[in-house]
Amino acid sequence: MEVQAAFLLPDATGLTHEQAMRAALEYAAHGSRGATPLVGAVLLPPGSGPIVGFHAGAGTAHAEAASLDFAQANGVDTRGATMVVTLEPCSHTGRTGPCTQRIIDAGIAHTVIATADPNPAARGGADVLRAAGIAVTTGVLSAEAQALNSRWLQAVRAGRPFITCKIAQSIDGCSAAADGTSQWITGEEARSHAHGIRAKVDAIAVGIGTALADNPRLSARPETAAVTSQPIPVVIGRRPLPPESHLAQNPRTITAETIDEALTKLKAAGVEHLLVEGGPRLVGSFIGRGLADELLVYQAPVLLGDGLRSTTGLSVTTLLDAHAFTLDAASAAHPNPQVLGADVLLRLTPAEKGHHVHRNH
Ligand code: AOF
Ligand code: ZN
Repeated sequence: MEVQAAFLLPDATGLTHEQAMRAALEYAAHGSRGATPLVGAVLLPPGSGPIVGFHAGAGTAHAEAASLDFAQANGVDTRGATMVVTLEPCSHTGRTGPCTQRIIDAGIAHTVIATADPNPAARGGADVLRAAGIAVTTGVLSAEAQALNSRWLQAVRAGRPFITCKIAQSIDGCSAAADGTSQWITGEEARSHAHGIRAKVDAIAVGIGTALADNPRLSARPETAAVTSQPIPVVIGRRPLPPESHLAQNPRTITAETIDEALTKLKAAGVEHLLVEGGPRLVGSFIGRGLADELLVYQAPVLLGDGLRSTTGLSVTTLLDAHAFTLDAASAAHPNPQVLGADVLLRLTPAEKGHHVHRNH
């Protein structure tokens, strides 16, 4: 469902900065995770009600810009207003222009920020605003704002892409039947949803085993689309690709023997969002190493008995070793779990350390 990325906050006049920040955090979760963080902004114009904006996902307007666009489209005077935002406004031109310049041009008097942006390309916005004579307050609900994007922040600090792992499986945790057949475990809607995820990432990785077995192209858009708008294919493993395979024929394919080597090469290629599609061993390795920032599970209502497990190689011998995840925030645009035809999608994020599965007290 399409949602408007900015609107007048109903029944909300005289908000404190903290209340406005809570609203900004709440609406930030309406965005979609990936190359960019979830960000919300609440504009408090002197002469009208609060206007909330959020960043819907990579390539769309930033939260501050969304709220200012709405104000300007509706004739709201932004001069002297306060901008309350969950992340330090960016100072760079990326997919969109610098939010600092939008804030300065709008005549904002005061900017209230929850947490700093560590991204080397975008950071430093607070100083830019101060230098322009705008009052800047930082640290309002910073713990909450950091928790909202804890995995994106970790990825940026580690200098690696944000990593989404995808699993399509039966209810008994298999991604293929015992004979290896796996084509249509999930239905049409789940498959087209998964294709939409492919279309928004910068790169798609598979293990060499999957590359050898399936000879995939790992493309996301029609073959007629510009080559550079396709995600970069990535193959990880120690065996070579056959020269006649689709991936070997693609000059953009990145190959690496190990996950670490792949992440280094991807960062150098400017990849900010990586999708790991399989097979079970590669997905298990990413999860086992704590590198799955987001886990998408497409769960089909079938049982495959002694089929092939959807992840392998995780050394879990006792419940305390379990890799625990929690359901990511839901919103009108992104219900979670989400029913897709006969299947169900779970959007998961790793549970914080110490938050474990203790079901039997
Ligand atoms: C903001 N407001 O709503 C977001 C910010 O490629 P771009 O132009 O979308 O820039 C992405 C970077 O900008 C992202 O990595 C992060 O550092 C920052 N995100 N900044 O002022 C927003 N989403
Ligand atoms: Zn920005």
